[in-house]
Amino acid sequence: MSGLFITVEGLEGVGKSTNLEFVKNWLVNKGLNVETTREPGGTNLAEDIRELLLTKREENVSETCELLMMFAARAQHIAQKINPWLEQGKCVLSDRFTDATYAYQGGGRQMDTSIINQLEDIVQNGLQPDFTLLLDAPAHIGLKRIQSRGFTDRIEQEKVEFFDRAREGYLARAKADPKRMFVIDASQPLEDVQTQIEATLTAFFKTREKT
Ligand code: Z5A
Repeated sequence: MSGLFITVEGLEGVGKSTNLEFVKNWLVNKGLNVETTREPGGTNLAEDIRELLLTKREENVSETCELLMMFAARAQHIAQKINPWLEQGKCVLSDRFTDATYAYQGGGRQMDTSIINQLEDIVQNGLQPDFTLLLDAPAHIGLKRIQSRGFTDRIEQEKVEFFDRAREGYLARAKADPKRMFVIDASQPLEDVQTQIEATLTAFFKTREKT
């Protein structure tokens, strides 16, 4: 596939949505044809699955059900949007992808990552992001930033320890794949975060253009 697949990851409130726009503008200025999307979601069906996943409910959602629904949404998203865009040579910029599954279901919920591996193989058939920005900050910082919204979804209701484990899960992924996944200190003021993002994008494209 000739396109470029970029993802933005991190805990809630670290600034993914805010910085997605910044990254998009940077890429567009570089002359790339950019499509933005998000997970879970990105298609009508996958957005319906997102709604099911995030709605608070009385019954306990089983971890396996949650994991399968994340991958069900992803399968649709890949088939209907991501793969066609990449085949058209576009730059796909997604707010979250499978690193989030390793962080939240693997780290947060402490599920067996070999099961996530298997589903990843089935659903993605080798598809991986080319470049990932991990906006990293201690969980309490992001949770404080989103407090003013006045509501929490089903997953946001988890205790801070859950998000601490998810953060560790993300950082372990970045450590294991340093050529793809770049850690940005998202606890800093927005201007500083965007300076780091710009430097990281510049360095990535410089390396890419050399090879
Ligand atoms: N999930 C999962 O479990 N497994 C998976 O495989 C996938 C997802 C794909 C939905 O994600 C949930 O699905 C999520 C993980 C799970 N659950 N939780 N909990 P989502 O991406 O839609 O939801 P989110 O992470 O909760 O997004 P968010 O709350 O919108 O956070 P954000 O996009 O990172 O933050 P923001 O909206 O850009 O910024 C939040 C506020 O902070 C806002 O007022 C900004 O103006 C402010 N902000 C941003 N940056 C700064 C800085 N640097 N300083 C000060 N203030 C700032």
